[in-house]
Amino acid sequence: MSLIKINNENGISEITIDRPEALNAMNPEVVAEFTSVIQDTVENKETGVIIITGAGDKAFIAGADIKSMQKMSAEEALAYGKAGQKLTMLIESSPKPVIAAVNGFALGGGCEIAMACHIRIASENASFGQPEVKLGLLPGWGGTQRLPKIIGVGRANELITTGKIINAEEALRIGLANGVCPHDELLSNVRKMASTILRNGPRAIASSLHCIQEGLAAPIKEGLEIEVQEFSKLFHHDERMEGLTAFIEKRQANFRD
Ligand code: DAK
Repeated sequence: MSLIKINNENGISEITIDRPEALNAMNPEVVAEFTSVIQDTVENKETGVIIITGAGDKAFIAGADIKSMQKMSAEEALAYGKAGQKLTMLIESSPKPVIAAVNGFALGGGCEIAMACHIRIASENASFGQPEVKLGLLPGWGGTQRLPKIIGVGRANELITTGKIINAEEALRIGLANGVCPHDELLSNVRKMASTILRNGPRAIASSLHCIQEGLAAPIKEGLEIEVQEFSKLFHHDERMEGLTAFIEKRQANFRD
């Protein structure tokens, strides 16, 4: 039985983790299927924006699967950790923007999946946290690396060492969520954002994401060099001519036909 649902419509691919009876907790089967769906979606020429959400009303993803981890040897845990890290890297390095529609619990590995997404929009009933230390674990799918970059070192230290869970408003306040909206408006709001993105140049979007990502790990001079090179590469493509000409002709640019 499939644990991931995918719906492709009008350039938007919506991926839903579909294991609501376990609050969409990610066991090794979910991680494997999710990885293959993300790979296919990134390569799908029809897809311009990817949305990730969780099935049901309660959870985005309640974490890595605690019941599976209880039975794991250290070797199996290493493979599970690496599989989760590969998945988060695939999401983060996608040239197509990935938006997390956080519709409930985003805990542990669920918060780590959300953090690998380029944008996080939360519903009012969402909550975020890295409670791994309560289980004698650490955030093993990139949480110790991405959380400080997103919310700052002090706040990340606090969230990870206390394991406390914060609500959507607090996540917004500290920059973990980009926006918060009523629960029943979450998907329509996220789809609207996806449609806004789809009106812009796909190469320019991909290059921008690449510069941001590479620049985060580079000294400023290297980051600026990456940016200027990517900027000039855009002049090899018709896309920038369409964008510049559309402005001069006072019309909406049409990048995707
Ligand atoms: N794993 C497995 N099952 C889970 C789960 C999870 N993370 N979260 C919830 N469930 C299951 C519950 O066991 C329950 O199943 P049944 O007992 O009905 O069979 C069902 O979902 C409904 O949950 P509750 O009955 O508990 O629902 P409540 O509304 O009362 O509570 C809750 C919701 C989210 C507060 C609670 O379920 C909860 O605290 N869940 C655990 C949240 C959590 O601690 N998440 C972090 C997991 S640890 C690594 C790789 C990865 C990681 C670490 C290292 N390496 C190998 C390097 C990552 C670790 C994690 O993500």
